[in-house]
Amino acid sequence: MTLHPAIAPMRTTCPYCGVGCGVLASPDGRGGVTIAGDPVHPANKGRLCVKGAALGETLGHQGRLLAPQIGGQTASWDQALDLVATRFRDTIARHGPDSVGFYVSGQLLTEDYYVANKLMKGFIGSGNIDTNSRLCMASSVAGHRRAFGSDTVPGLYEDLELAEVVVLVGSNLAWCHPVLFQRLAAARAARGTRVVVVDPRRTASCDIADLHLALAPGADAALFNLLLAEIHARSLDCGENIDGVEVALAAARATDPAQTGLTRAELAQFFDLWLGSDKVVTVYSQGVNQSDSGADKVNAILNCHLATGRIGRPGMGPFSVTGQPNAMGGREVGGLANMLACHLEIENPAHRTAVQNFWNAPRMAERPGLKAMDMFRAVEDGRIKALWIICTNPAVTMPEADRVARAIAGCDFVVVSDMMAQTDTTRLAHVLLPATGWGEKDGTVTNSERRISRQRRFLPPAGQARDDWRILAEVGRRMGWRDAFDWQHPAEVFAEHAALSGVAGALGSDFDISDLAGIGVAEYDALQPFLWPQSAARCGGRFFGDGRFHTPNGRGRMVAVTPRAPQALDAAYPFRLNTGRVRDHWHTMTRTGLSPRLSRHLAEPFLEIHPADAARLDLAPASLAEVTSPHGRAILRVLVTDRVTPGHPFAPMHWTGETAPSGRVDALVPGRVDPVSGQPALKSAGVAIRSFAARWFGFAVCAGAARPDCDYWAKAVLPRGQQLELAGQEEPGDWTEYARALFGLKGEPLMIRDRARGLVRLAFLQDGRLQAALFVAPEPVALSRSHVAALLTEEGGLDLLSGRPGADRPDEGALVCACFGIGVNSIARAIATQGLTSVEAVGRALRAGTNCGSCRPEIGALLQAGMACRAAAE
Ligand SMILES: Nc1nc2c(c(=O)[nH]1)N[C@H]1C(S)=C(S)[C@@H](COP(=O)(O)OP(=O)(O)OC[C@H]3O[C@@H](n4cnc5c(=O)[nH]c(N)nc54)[C@H](O)[C@@H]3O)O[C@H]1N2
Ligand SMILES: Nc1nc2c(c(=O)[nH]1)N[C@H]1C(S)=C(S)[C@@H](COP(=O)(O)OP(=O)(O)OC[C@H]3O[C@@H](n4cnc5c(=O)[nH]c(N)nc54)[C@H](O)[C@@H]3O)O[C@H]1N2
Ligand code: SF4
Ligand SMILES: [Mo]
Repeated sequence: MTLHPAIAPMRTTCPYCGVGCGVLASPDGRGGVTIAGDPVHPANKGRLCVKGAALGETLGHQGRLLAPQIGGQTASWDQALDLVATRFRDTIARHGPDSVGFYVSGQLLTEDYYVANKLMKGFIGSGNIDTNSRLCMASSVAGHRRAFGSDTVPGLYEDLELAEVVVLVGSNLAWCHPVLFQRLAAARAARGTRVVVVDPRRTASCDIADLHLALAPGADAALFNLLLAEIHARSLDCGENIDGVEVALAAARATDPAQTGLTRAELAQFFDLWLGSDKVVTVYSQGVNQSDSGADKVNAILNCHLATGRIGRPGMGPFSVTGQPNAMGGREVGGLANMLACHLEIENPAHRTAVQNFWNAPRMAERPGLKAMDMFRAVEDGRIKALWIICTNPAVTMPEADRVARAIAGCDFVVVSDMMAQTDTTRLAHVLLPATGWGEKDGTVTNSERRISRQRRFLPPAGQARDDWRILAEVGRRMGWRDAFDWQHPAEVFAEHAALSGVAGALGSDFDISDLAGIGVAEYDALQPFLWPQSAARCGGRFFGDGRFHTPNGRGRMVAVTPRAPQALDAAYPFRLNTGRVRDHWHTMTRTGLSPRLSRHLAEPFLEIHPADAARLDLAPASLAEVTSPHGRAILRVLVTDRVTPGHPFAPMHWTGETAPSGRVDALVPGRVDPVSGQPALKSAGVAIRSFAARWFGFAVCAGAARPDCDYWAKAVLPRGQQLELAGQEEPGDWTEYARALFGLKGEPLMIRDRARGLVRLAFLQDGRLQAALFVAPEPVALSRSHVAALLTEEGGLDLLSGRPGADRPDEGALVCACFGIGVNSIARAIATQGLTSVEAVGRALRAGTNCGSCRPEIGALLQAGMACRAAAE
């Protein structure tokens, strides 16, 4: 295929969150790409959040894995693929099909995912393919299947705009699904939608909330059980077509309101809002799913919608928002160990036979395979002897991450397919396979509202990288299944998947896109975003509004839920650590970490902790905390804030061995799972916290690479070079030597030393230009990061060692508006000096918040803080 740079923009889909925004990508022919929102894509209608808008900064070849490697040495594709096929074939021959496993990802395209699932479940003959969606959506899948008889998301995004009340449960929509949040915020501004946030933490999403319920951690099932009891008490109509009403009600009525940690008044306000209008949408995400009672929480929510018939009709329904760009596609192809394909059931012999016949498969998996946590246990104890990890970084993101990393390191044969050369997981592989990334590959993804969109190729592959589906198909062919894996184009894979969905549809599956079974390359290339199903029987729309479900008797099912408190805390680990995401980074930062603007919002791993806890533990703001659990240890920057409640601190999941080795929070998280879904309780780790007694703190910038060697460090990329936060318990004997080793520089630095105050400042200059600088102090280094960082890109830098901005150059502080580079200090100053009172006014004054809008909640918070200050002063 020839590529035509600098012609009409390519219509594609964002590779980050499950909103699935349409993107216009215009390559300039010189390696640069201009990114814009696609005005005609139904998910975003031209909007993009800051991560989408910064996609152009992440497309360089820096850090990419450019050729296959065997044992750390570059190898040819033939060598690598032969080795993978041989080792898998031999392991299966000797130890049976269940001695191998695939651990894959909701960031694969549907075509990649389809091929992986077909190879494992139909040809290798094992169910041992599971995915990071186990950590993400498994509880929703289980809840949907229990209630509806199928894993179906009933509603559409527009329901959030048509609703009168939108409840966000365990969802920080403002940061994690920003464009959907903006659609909600716009609807609220236009028609007064009431918004409720149910989250133990006061998140950016609370900016538009009429009510924030900071419930006790894990108490969601109790809250929705109480709502169900209230629904009954107010004798609202229960749907005729629902089973299990009585048992669910009995369990609900037995729920003790004290479990929620909320006041009667808060509960009453919530009930009045939820019951005051039919048009209610309950959006939920990881605060619900990632729990040891995740599936029950989901069903407690679904029960309330089933009980009131508020489902699958405009402006009403439960809405599980998916995290990854193709979490939904993975579910559709059957990528979870306990599913078959096209929403068919692996335990159902008729379903298995139908799929086997369709694939002409020699050996079908006959039972569910190992779910993620169990899979890595099997790797640990040697039951799985060959493992292929594709498009995910489990050495960072699995609970008990240190143990998982050790298990991978101890496995006989590990293959990793990734775009990047250096990740915590690629480091453990015997064979590394370079995958094409976003912009280089062609395929489809399904977003949270069941909309299938094309990702399109507009760049040549980096080095020798190949598409994941092609790599998998090559291995399938080399394992001996030539015909079954003999596609030439992703359109052929998609067509096969669509044809199989027709077989599934005939067996009663909701997922049926058989209209597309005959699709050719040209039609595939021109494919417009569409909602599934897409078949002779029905196209798009909502599910279950007609009262017909996918259960054997066609009736919906309410599930009796007895709320379980989260596992009690051990006295030695008295804090319950909550974990999650920040606004501008994506998971393990292999891509967002390449963007300077995305790295300025929050540049290092942190622990949000309540002032009362901080005072008790003697933790000063900006100091470091040592957090331990029975599974591991982390060192995190202390952020004292009443956004979190006492006893319930929060830490983000993004930092890794590459960016901050002691900031990996999954080292702390236990592998406890929900018994129904197998999803780990990632939001609830028992930990101990104490001050990390650093002898010295450092801040450094450098134009080149740095090799930090100290107890704590965190790296963030800058427009030129990088910045580093450092700390240690032992002071190096010679700071000049230390700095030379850190920066890999030989020359003589300029140095200022104040022994009495323990301050060291040194800088390496070359031709009058700053190469690197290190600032050391006995307390956390207080100086303007943005100013020092800017000096790397400027001539001179004479006031460098002062570390303070010149009078003419105010410090921007932490970046709030990443689009226009506007920091917290500028916004606060403008609010104070110009008397600004609205987000719009700040936008007019500074442009902040007027492009992607991701930072509008934070500007709102600054406005509130400013108004509180003024009120206090008056
Ligand atoms: N910026 C950004 N966006 C992303 C991602 C990213 O990495 N970065 N990742 C994507 C992915 S894969 C996913 S899955 C989604 C996740 O999207 P979200 O689920 O919205 O994000 P999280 O921050 O994981 O967790 C949501 C909230 O759950 C709350 N919570 C914790 N415990 C409880 C509880 O017991 N009950 C309730 N009600 N709430 C609780 C936390 O305080 C947190 O605010 O985001 C997607 N979008
Ligand atoms: N404590 C805690 N842990 C969590 C969570 C939490 O909230 N708290 N959330 C969980 C959730 S919901 C999720 S989804 C997971 C996410 O966790 P992971 O999936 O492990 O994280 P990513 O960084 O997205 O990893 C994707 C990898 O695939 C590579 N990659 C990108 N594109 C491609 C491609 O096209 N092909 C291939 N082969 N590789 C590619 C990237 O370079 C990267 O190494 O984390 C889970 N872990
Ligand atoms: S909301 Fe942001 S991250 Fe999510 S799909 Fe849209 S642009 Fe991408
Ligand atoms: Mo996720």
